[in-house]
Amino acid sequence: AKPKRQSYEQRAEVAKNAVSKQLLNLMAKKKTNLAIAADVASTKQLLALADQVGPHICVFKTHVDILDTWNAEVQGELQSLAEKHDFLIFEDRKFADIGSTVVAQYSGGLYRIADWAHITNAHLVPGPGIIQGLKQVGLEKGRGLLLLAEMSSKGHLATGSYTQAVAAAAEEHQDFVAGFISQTPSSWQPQSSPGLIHMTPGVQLAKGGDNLGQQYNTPQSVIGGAGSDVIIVGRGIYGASDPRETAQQYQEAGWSAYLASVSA
Ligand code: 6AU
Repeated sequence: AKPKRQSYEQRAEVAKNAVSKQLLNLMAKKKTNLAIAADVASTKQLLALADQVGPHICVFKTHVDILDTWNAEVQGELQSLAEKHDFLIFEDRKFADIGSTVVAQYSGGLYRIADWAHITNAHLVPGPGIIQGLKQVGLEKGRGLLLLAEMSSKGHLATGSYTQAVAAAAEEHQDFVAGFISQTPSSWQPQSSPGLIHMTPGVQLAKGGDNLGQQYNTPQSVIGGAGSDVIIVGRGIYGASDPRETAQQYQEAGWSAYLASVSA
């Protein structure tokens, strides 16, 4: 039998980052470990989707540069929906540049990501300067960063010693690093700090993939088998005929896998 895992509430108590603490408590209260990847092109659709699935999710993940419209009003509407339904906003920017460039990209430009996204993410390819740069902007605003430790796509290069280096960098910067984007954390980080959160994309109700290298695992295998904390689901939900009802199915699948893993 697998060892019993700590509950989200227990882990919230030891989390060293404001966002991971908030998220772990929110997940426990709302009984959901579901994040939606809202990769729709129309802003109107984005806001409608947030309102529909809001009650079932802990995180609403955006790719703001996919959208047809973005301005202060849209930003405000998304923030209001986050308050109404109690979810966090995660802009999936995947920063990957030197510290001084990411400072400008995170704080400025058309999107001003640090102003509205509770969470963003980054690759560690440039080295720790990318964490320091993003932290310079985000820490005082109470934001959190996820480091990409592994990817979901076929042939990705984030493996072995690269993944280990990401794990070590996260441990070292826990005031700002909230956790990871990962695939099989139980295989490389069984003793990780319990305050760090693992989020896993490439999730659908059936195993499979798309024709551009995406690979899907089930909520049960991701939360139960691979030891992750949050399932990230895009096309499986917004591509369904009834996204609200489908989100509820994923919520239930993710939550029962979590309950089984804490009581095992
Ligand atoms: O469920 P899908 O395949 O429709 O969407 C998966 C979402 C997309 C990707 O940009 C993102 O998850 N993603 C990420 C993230 C979240 O960083 C990393 C990765 O390795 N694979 C992946 O699909 O919005």
